Amino acid sequence: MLLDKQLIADSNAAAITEHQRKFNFTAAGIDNVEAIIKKLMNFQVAIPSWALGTGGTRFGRFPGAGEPGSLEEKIEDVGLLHALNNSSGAISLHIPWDIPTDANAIKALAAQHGLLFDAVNSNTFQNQPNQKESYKFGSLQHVDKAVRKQAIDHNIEVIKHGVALGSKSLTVWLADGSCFPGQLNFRRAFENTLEGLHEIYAALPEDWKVFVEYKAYEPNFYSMAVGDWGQSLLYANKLGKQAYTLVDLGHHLPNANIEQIVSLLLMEGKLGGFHFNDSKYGDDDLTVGSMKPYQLFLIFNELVEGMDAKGMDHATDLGWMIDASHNVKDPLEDLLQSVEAIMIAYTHALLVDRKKLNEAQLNNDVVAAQEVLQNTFRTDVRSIVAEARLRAGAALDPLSFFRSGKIRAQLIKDRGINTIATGL
Ligand SMILES: [Mn+2]
Repeated sequence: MLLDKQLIADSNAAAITEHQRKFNFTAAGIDNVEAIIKKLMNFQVAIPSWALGTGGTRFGRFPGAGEPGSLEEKIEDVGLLHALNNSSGAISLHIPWDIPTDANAIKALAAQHGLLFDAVNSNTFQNQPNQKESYKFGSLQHVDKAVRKQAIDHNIEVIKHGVALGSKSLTVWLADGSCFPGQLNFRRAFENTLEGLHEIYAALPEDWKVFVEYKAYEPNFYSMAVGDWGQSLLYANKLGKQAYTLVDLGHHLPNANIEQIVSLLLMEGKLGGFHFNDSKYGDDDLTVGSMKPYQLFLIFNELVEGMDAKGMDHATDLGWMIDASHNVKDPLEDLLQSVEAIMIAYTHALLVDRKKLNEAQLNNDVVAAQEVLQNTFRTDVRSIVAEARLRAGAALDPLSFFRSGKIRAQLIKDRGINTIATGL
């Protein structure tokens, strides 16, 4: 289903007076509002192919109706999101869940929706049908060379799929680790993993990046092969200049200072990608900004500050992606909420008075520094984000449009109910 842009224009026209009143009020207090709007219009967050269907827990999954059942339908869904918010212009594929049978046809379909292919993701955390070796005791870390080779070959295969689609990066997340003390020799596990990553790295095209994603625990509960940002950075530094650390917000131990991690990785030129979600307890994969919106802002504040210090392009120099799971909400509605939260946090970060903050820091004026950040966070910037969408021909209010336009009803009619297995 390709959304009729006229429907969006009609809906915007009906809400324009109210929008303009709010926007003019907010913009009056901001000097560089035009520059901010331009940045918002360029900013894109990739949608992963596995987030378009209902997720689940190990206890069960309750699929909704009208979920995409094929890669083509997943691309259509991301195209729909992008038409509504102009900020979801890329899709990130998971191999082997989404292997294109005809890469050129898939590429053409994506182009029709204005979408690019973001990082491709490999999978060595579960066994696939007809697979020779088992990943029960890990993949790249495995004590058996045959298992390691199978995992390496799979990652090289994923790179090939990515090349065919025009992707420029590979994300490696390893479930490897151990569940009990004594199970692994940590050093041997590290060395095996590094050796495997070296072979994968060697297969990267020159203009590609590899992202090493870390996670504190789960599915292994005693140790993880890449358990934190220090271990990820260790691998990335040993691999070379095309290797980077990837930060997934939900992959930290409780109360970790993620904004500081982000700042230091940027300082080292080793932050490559970012997975957005939110959590209350662990890797909950909840809607971005639903639990800790202030933390999201503080992270974005460091992202913008750190990228500007390095002269990086916010829109293109990091891989931005949502990595969430939707167990009780309509996945598309949830994704619209997540992208909105990201755009608001980004806008807030762009609004921070850096000169004032720097002065406060140099004067040890703790109160003034806090005031700078909190004044910004308490500014309602939703009309600025809406204005950026309006100018791009997207919807003033994507979520209302999605709901009032009965889009899900149309998708259900088109696709029927299916129960594809999805979700991390
Ligand atoms: Mn992730």
